[in-house]
Amino acid sequence: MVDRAETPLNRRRFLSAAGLAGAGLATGALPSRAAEPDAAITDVQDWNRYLGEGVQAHPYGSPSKYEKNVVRRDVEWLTASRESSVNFTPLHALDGNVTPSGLAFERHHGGIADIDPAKHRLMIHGLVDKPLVFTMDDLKRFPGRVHKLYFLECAANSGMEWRGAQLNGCQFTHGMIHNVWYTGVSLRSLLEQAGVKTNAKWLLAEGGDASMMTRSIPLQKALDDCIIAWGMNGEALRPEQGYPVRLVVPGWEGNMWIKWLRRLELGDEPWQAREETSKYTDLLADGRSRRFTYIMDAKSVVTNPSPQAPLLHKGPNVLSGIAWSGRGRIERVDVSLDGGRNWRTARLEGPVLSRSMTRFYVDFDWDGRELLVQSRAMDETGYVQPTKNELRAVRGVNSIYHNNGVQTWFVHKNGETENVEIS
Ligand SMILES: Nc1nc2c(c(=O)[nH]1)N[C@H]1C(S)=C(S)[C@@H](COP(=O)(O)O)O[C@H]1N2
Ligand SMILES: [Mo]
Repeated sequence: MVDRAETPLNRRRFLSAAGLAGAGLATGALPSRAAEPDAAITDVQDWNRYLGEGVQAHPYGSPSKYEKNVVRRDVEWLTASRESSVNFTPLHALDGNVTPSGLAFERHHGGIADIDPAKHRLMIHGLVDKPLVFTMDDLKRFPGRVHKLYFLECAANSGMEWRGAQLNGCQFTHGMIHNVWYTGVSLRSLLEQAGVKTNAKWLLAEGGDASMMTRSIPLQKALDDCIIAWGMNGEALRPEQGYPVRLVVPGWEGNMWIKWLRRLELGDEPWQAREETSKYTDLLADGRSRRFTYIMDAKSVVTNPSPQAPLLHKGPNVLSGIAWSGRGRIERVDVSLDGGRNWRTARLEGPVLSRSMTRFYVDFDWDGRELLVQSRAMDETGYVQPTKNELRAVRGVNSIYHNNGVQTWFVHKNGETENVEIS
C-alpha cells in the first residue's frame, strides 16, 4: 500500500478541464504476466522453511505488520488539543462498505471517557409518565433487539475545503466518516416504556464524558429510527466510539450521535445547546446562520486513485470509491475522468442499504494521460450531489459544515495524484 501523505499539505490549486481527453473503458490485455524464472517462486522463502507462531500468540488479533501504514491519522495544526480533536479513517486503504472498528475515525471534545459498564446508567426523564433508569444489563435484556449498518459522517467532513483544495488525501478530505454495524434497542421501545407525554416534542441526549455533550433531537426522529447501541461490528463498542453505549441517529450529522450516553430528557422545545448554536450551524454568504441542518445529503468520493493511492501502472486499473446519503439508498454513481465533460455510470457492489455507505467500481484502461477524476452520487429521492461551485452559490465560503460538493483528483502523467479544483 503506497502511503505518501504522512503529512497533508496546504494547497490552493485550480485547474481547467480543457485539453484532457477521456481515458478508455477497459478493453486491453488483463494484468497478468508470462511465466518466467522468478526468485519469488524458485527460491525457498523463510515462511516456507520455518514454523509460524502457534495459536494464542495473539488472543486478540491485529493486522499484518506489512499493513502498518493503514492507520487513522490526525492533522496536527487543525485542533489545539488532542482531547478535543479528530482523526481520520484511511479511506484510500479500505474496500467494501464496512469500516474496521480499529480504523473508524474518532471525534471527541473531552477525551475518551473510561466508563465501567457496571457503574453506567441511562436515565430517561422530563415529559414522561414514568422516569426510568437502565443498567447495561437491563438494556441488553430489552426485547426487540436491532442490528443495522449505518454511516456516521461528521458535519465538518470536507469542511476545510470550502475555499479551495486544501488537504492532500481522501483520508483527510473525506475521512470523518465510518460505516459500521450497530447492535442495540430502538429508542422508541425505551420511550414507550417510559410513556411520552403528549406535549413532548424534543429530546435532549447527554454524554457521560468530560465534555458532557448535549444535543436536542426532534421527538419524531427519536421515535422513527434512532438506536441505543452497545454493539459495533459484532462486538462491544470501542471506547473511542462511546463504550458502553451511544445514540445512533441514522442519516443525520455525526454530532447528534451522543457517545457515552447517560441521559435522555423529554421537553417541548430545543435546548439551544452549544453544539447546536455556536457550533454545527451553517454560516451563509450574507452573514446569517442556518441552524438545525440535520440530514447529511448525498455525497461520494473516489478513494482509488487518490493522493495517498496514486496510479502505479498503465493499462487496466480499478477505480473505486464510496457514496452515501442521509435520505436513503444510493441510486446511482457517475464517474468522470476528464473533469466532468464525460460521465460513465459506476457499478455498485455489495449491499446497497438506506443511509449506509455504498461501494462503487469502474474498470478502466489508463494510457498515461493526465486525468481529472470525479464522482457524483444520486440517491433514491433523485437528489444529485452538487459541484462545489453550485454549493458556494447558495452557501458562500464562510461555512464549515455540510460540504458535500464533488471532489476532483488530478492524476499526473507519472500517476501521482493531487487534490485540485476545476475553475
Ligand atoms: N459524548 C460525546 N458524544 C459525541 C461527541 C463528543 O465529543 N462527546 N462528539 C460528536 C461528534 S462531533 C461526532 S462527529 C461523533 C463522532 O463519532 P465517532 O467518534 O464514533 O467517529 O460523535 C459525536 N458524539
Ligand atoms: Mo462532528
